[in-house]
Amino acid sequence: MEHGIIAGTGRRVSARGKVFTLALALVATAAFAGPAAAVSKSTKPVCGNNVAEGAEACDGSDLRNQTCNSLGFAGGSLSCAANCTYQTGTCLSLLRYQDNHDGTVTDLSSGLQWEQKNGADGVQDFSNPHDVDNEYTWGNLAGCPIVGCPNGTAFTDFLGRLNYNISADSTTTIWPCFAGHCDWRLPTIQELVTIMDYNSSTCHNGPCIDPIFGPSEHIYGSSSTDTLDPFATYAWIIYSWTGKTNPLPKAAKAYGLRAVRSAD
Ligand SMILES: [Ca+2]
Ligand SMILES: [Ca+2]
Repeated sequence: MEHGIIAGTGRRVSARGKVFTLALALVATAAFAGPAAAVSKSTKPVCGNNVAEGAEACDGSDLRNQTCNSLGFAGGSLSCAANCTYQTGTCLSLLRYQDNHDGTVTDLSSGLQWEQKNGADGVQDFSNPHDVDNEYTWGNLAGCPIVGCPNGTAFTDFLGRLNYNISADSTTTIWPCFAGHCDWRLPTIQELVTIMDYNSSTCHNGPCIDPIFGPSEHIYGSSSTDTLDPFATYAWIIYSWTGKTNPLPKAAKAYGLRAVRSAD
């Protein structure tokens, strides 16, 4: 029994010894931690050495592979400020398309003001030039004095209604013009391409343009004539569900139209 107590005491002594040894080890570790911390201090990031390090968003030309677009802007040129943060002042507005709530959308990246469409019911309504189902001819029709001339309903009816706001029975001119502007025109094929988003999730299964534009026709005509001889009787069109361009005969009644003007 006594032997047992001694044995027990011996274990307690032994335990204290282990605690003491552990304490010594901790002190030793702490003593060596000092020089280690001093070494890491000397490698602190330096803003201005053209290398983005640590918490620096960027440094000089090192933008960490970011661009205005990758930061969520509509485009533009990203740079790094002197304090190693992104300089986004030259990036284009986060809001690319602005709904003007007057039947038009402004593309802030191109400065173009576009017509919104409506009336998607599969029925053409020429009293409403914004009806997405309407198709117009471009030109080169009977009476055209020059091959390929723009004498189709795209110009005589569609643009006529937008720029002179003709009444439904075509007997009265109503002012002001559409959305307060009288300089609506057909877009060039290059301008149409700018509103095609080839990375859109709806592209190919639907139109490649932003839903803010309203419903979309499959084919949009442009103001651009195919200038390659002998195709003056062809105008460039774009398939809005693929974004592909193609020349089509101007006299074909297959053109949806979306008017545009240069925003003020
Ligand atoms: Ca740096
Ligand atoms: Ca319709």
